Amino acid sequence: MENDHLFAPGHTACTGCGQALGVRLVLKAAGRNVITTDATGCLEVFSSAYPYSAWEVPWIHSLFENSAAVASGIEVALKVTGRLEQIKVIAQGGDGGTADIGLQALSGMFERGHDVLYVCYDNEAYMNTGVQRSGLTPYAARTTTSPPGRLSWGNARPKKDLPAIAAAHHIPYVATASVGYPYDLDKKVKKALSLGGPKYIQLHVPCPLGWAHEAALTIEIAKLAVQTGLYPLFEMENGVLSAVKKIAKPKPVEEYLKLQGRFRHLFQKEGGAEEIKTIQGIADENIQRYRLVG
Ligand SMILES: Cc1ncc(C[n+]2csc(CCOP(=O)(O)OP(=O)(O)O)c2C)c(N)n1
Ligand code: SF4
Repeated sequence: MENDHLFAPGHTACTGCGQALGVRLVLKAAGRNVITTDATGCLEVFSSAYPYSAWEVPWIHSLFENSAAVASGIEVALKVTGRLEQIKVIAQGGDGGTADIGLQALSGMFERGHDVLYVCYDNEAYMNTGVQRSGLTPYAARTTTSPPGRLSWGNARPKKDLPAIAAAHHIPYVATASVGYPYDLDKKVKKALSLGGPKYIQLHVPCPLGWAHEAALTIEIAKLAVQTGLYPLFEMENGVLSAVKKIAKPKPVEEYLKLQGRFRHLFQKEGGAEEIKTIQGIADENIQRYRLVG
């Protein structure tokens, strides 16, 4: 990878923030000739503490829900002025800004066929406002709005299948990626930007604060999510699964869960073993569905 820092150090992200690493890798893969948009969220806040900016490329923050809409407008402006060949547009948002509040704008961007790459930094909750659950929070995770207790095991719903929702728009390219696999991410960003039309990449980015894990474990945890089958890495082209990252020997989900405070109750409360079995079932289903082994 070329050593070009388009996301400068000195921002205010927490130590070990997967999202800070993720955006740096995305920009490194994309290169200088991009215009980026950003939803409200941790990335926007930690990259732009006035009067400073970590962005070495044009970057626009507007509202929480409209990163895809702003990017759509930029794409149209570039198209009518004949500059879309030279300049790529990248829209960005957290999982809350993408899967929940920005979903309508995102769907519109896909449907209208804008030549934009949307990157969702999936840290699996609304982190910037204090770790509230989002549509991409995984089953049984503790958040401040899904606290485990006498009657609850944490988040009661499975993770929303946003890549499938994106693929159902029959857009040219959908992929999942992880900061634990930077070369895979690099390849996917470059591939996405080489294709015309709307593209969606959902990037798994551990959050030491919200997941309650040690900052030094960000990469290990990101890798374990993939190696257990809980975060399958795949590509879909024109709505059809086209490639997956194989796992040689899937690891038990406990190895992933036990490193994170957001799952601690599963190891402490009576009956937790059953819940862990349910989570193992989610991983096994992914392994089958995406044929991750073999
Ligand atoms: C319309 C609107 N509702 C709520 C907020 C408050 N708000 C700002 S950032 C944020 C959370 C962002 O979460 P997410 O998109 O998951 O990104 P993260 O901070 O986790 O990276 C919320 C709820 C807002 N700015 N605008
Ligand atoms: S709260 Fe999480 S996502 Fe936000 S800056 Fe800290 S580590 Fe990064």
